[in-house]
Amino acid sequence: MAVNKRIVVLISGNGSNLQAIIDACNSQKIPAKVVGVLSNKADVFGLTRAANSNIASSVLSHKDFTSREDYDCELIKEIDKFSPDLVILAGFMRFLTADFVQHFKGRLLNIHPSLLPKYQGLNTHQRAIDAGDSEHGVSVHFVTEELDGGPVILQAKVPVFIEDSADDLAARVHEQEHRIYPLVVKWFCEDRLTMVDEYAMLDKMQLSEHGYAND
Ligand code: NHR
Ligand code: GAR
Repeated sequence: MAVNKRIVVLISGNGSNLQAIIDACNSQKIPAKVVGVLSNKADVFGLTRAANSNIASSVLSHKDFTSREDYDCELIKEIDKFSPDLVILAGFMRFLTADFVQHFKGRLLNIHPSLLPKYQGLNTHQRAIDAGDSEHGVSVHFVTEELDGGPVILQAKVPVFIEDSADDLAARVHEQEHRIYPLVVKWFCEDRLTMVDEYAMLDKMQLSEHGYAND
């Protein structure tokens, strides 16, 4: 019987993706347990979600550090206290230094609200609307030194409607996020998903630029 994997989740806000992962673990859909939640912001609902599930959490504010390197060094120590098998970014809003990425490389995931490599960075929904895109979506990828540039594992697409506001589109994307993030985390926790060099491998099959089943 495989031992359940230990997951640490980094957040900066609401934590709906954190909740989706917690729920999937609690219902045994994922052979893992969220053992820790870390936020760079205090008073965010994601911390309440952790408390409601009796998961240890702490706040590490980047404002208390003079450099990204110092912050990331402390963040690594805090995360390693939980001995994680997997660290996932779920709405975590701080760019991570190369040292941090190297320390967790291959066991560090992110969910980004766009069809990467389109719209790396912030404000992705408004950018898709402003560009007149007919479709938008979300990508789960391994985190590398390049911001939103790591190998894509899985994407989900949603339509963009003429009258959509950024909030309308964000809500449609969120629905897909809560489906695909737990699925990718499950693949990792079942030892089916790895990162080899700069590629994502699922069941020893190298995934294409847009991830699984998206050739
Ligand atoms: N770090 C690395 N090295 N690589 C990635 O792919 C990362 C990362 C850290 C976070 C999430 C990413 C997203 O999915 C993520 C991916 C923050 C910013 C940003 O500009 C951009 C992208 C993402 C997260 N942050 C500003 C900063 O100075 C602060 C913005 C804010 O506080 O609102 O870090 O979108
Ligand atoms: C999600 O839409 C996620 O894709 C996005 O922030 C939201 C977090 O929601 N992530 C980023 O923008 C990362 N920079 P949540 O806090 O409810 O999970």
